[in-house]
Amino acid sequence: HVATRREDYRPPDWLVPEISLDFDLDPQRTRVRASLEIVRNGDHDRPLRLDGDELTLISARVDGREVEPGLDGKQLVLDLPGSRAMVETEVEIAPAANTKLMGLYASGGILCTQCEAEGFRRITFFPDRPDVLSRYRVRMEADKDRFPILLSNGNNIAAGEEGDGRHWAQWEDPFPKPSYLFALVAGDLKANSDSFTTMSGRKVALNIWVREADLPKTAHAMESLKLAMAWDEKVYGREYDLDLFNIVAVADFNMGAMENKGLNIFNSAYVLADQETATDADFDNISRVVAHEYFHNWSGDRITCRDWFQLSLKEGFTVFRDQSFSADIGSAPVKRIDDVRVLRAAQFPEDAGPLAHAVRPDSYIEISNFYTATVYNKGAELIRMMATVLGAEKFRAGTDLYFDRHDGEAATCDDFVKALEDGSGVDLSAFKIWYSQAGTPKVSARLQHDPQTRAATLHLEQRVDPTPGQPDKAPMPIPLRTALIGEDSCAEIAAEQLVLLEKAQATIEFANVAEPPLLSINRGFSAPIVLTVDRRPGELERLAQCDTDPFSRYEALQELMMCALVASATGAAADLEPVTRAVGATLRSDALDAAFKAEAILLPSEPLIADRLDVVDPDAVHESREALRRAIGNELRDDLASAYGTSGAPGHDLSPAAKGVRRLRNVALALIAAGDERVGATLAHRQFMAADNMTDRQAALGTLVSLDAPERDQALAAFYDRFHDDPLVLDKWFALQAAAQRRETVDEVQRLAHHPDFRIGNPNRLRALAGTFGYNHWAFHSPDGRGYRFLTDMILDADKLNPQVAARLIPPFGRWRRFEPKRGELMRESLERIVGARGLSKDVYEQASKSLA
Ligand code: BAL
Ligand code: ZN
Repeated sequence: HVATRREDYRPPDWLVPEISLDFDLDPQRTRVRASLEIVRNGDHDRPLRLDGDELTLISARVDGREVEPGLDGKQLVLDLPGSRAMVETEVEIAPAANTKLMGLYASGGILCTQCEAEGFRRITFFPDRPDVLSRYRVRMEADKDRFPILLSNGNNIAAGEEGDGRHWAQWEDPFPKPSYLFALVAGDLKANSDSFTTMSGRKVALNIWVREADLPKTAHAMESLKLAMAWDEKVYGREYDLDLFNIVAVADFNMGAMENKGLNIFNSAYVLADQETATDADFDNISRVVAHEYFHNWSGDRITCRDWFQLSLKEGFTVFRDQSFSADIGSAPVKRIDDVRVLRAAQFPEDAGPLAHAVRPDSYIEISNFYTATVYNKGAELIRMMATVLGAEKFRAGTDLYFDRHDGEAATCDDFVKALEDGSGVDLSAFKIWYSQAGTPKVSARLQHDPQTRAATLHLEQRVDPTPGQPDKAPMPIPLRTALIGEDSCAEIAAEQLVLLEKAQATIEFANVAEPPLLSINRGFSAPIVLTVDRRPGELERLAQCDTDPFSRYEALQELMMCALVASATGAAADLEPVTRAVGATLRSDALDAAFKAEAILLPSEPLIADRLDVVDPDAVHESREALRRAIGNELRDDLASAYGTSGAPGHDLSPAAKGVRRLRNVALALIAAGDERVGATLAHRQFMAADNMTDRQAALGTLVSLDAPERDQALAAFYDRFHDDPLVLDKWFALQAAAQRRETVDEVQRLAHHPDFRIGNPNRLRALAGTFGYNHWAFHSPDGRGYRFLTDMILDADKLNPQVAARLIPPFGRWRRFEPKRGELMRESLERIVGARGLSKDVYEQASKSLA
């Protein structure tokens, strides 16, 4: 398997300003005729190379004459004498047999496409790279009964009937685009139709296409779309540019959704929702993903990426945009907590393990493996840091210039930073190292206070540990929003300032500090770092009550818990009392809202605790966390009961306040059950039976699945009986059992893999069972290695059908060096079994072999 390297980038030898595609659609055998207007790019005599994958070539013509093209690997090679040519190819593909779900495939009777990153070459021969931009004209023909709706990018310009039960439609997209943004859909679909009037007064038709039965579940996605369109006008000055915007939901999809120009295709999990079947988190995720894909229209489609190493140009920026949108329409502090939780759960381990790579990677074997938390979420943090340094106004001047300067182009991350610099007049060159240097910076902070002189001195130090291929690291610019809080007054005694740590070390002086100060640093998580603060006993508990920044207040309580958890997981004496006291104070606070309380009192996860240990013993980690949960459940029985009794959240109410109440009630329920299983089982079962919404129902079942109570099996059976015809809810049923905190979970997942409703070829179902299990720390790391065997078997079986999704299941194995020797060895053996398997895809090979290195 050969690696593609960033430094080898060369502009395309040939451009394709125009392409016409003609599809004769049939699930078994689809004919694709392509006409490419080819133009030589620059002065060279290299042949035209067209990418192809699993295509059956029927014929090829150059300027009307039949030719016999050469083949170089999977590429079709044509020697063209002049500087322009019309190249026509005819190929056959088999959508129904396409289990990789890349290119044109069938999902529940719908024919649809997924082309990013390199799926277009599975539809027709083409220079399948993001810097070749073409205007697309598409004609498609299909059986009218089975495929009454025919969609592609842009505008529908003509349609008609063929008499033999077939019909056709023609689409034209006026905006030149790279092949990865091409899309086509044919199916028996119905639309929820609406419209949006843009800021310049243009009326845009909006459609969300689903199976007829799912129409009632599309209202939230439509509302989210309209909010996103208005938000992008207001916050970034970006107006939608076509008269039509289509979204299609399909049940089989490798990713969350795809931003194809004018025709977004979605995993149905990010479209369909109603009170009965979707949780508050599902509703929030729908808003987030609908907005994300919509925002790509500018940050991705109008300005695309020059090459795939620049993926974060569109993804990091678009994640930053969707995070800001969600913060604006919901609770900003809770959204920030959520973003950081995702970053710590998914990106920090990536940065600290064998798959560490830069936000702008240097090489890949399979680009699909680089749709990572580093490219997406760390990429968003990097933009957030620059936005923090610039301030809102200058940041907007920078993005305005970026959109203006690069409209219609395939750009680079450097272009983006340059536009921010030129638009704002601020030198941001120091921040570019965040694109190229992998690894999470570790910052230590110590505050010295002299009551006599009233001077306080902050000492800061940073380092970045080596990552694969990057043994030596340079200091990084780290913007730290910092304030001092009076230990006695509980007020800000030094107002917030932005401290920029640029070198390995720095000291910052504060004058007139009369009171003993508490350090409030990295407020709002202004930099994506691991921070260690040298603190006196009692400081964190005090900050958990009085930090004036909500994120830092949350962080103080989390860190207080973490210190106790790490101590007990390593066999040291752990004093749980300050933790329970602080959790109690948080629960009783009148100043905090329910949503914030719920986030703050939620214990750090087992993988997060494990990340703090030199040698991980998963049993010790589990026992330490359970002991703290029990202590909180027992000591704070009354506070938890009154939190559980909070009212004012009817199931249909999706306001941030009502969501917060439900969240607090359900976090409290889990802690009540940790203190007293019987009481917990009774309450959870009662809640499960009475719930008028999926948030409460799923949370009750989530508590029950980890208990050894008779109510557990009753509730699981009732849930299955009621929802087994709804694939997205059935995914929850699989995922809840795979997440159960019980010794038997490893047996359970093996049984579930043979359940008649388990479908390894459906990415959502596979992720629900195998993906969830891989992150069930205690069960996956079962000491006998059965958890490892289960996931290894799953990966190898899934790889035969869908390598991209199979490769996503590997990261839990990558931590093998950090585990106690017996487990570490079993994990390593699993990776070796994967690498040694016959016929392994390059997707899985890359992830498994790098994990072993
Ligand atoms: N571009 C792939 C899906 C997404 O990030 O929107
Ligand atoms: Zn995206």
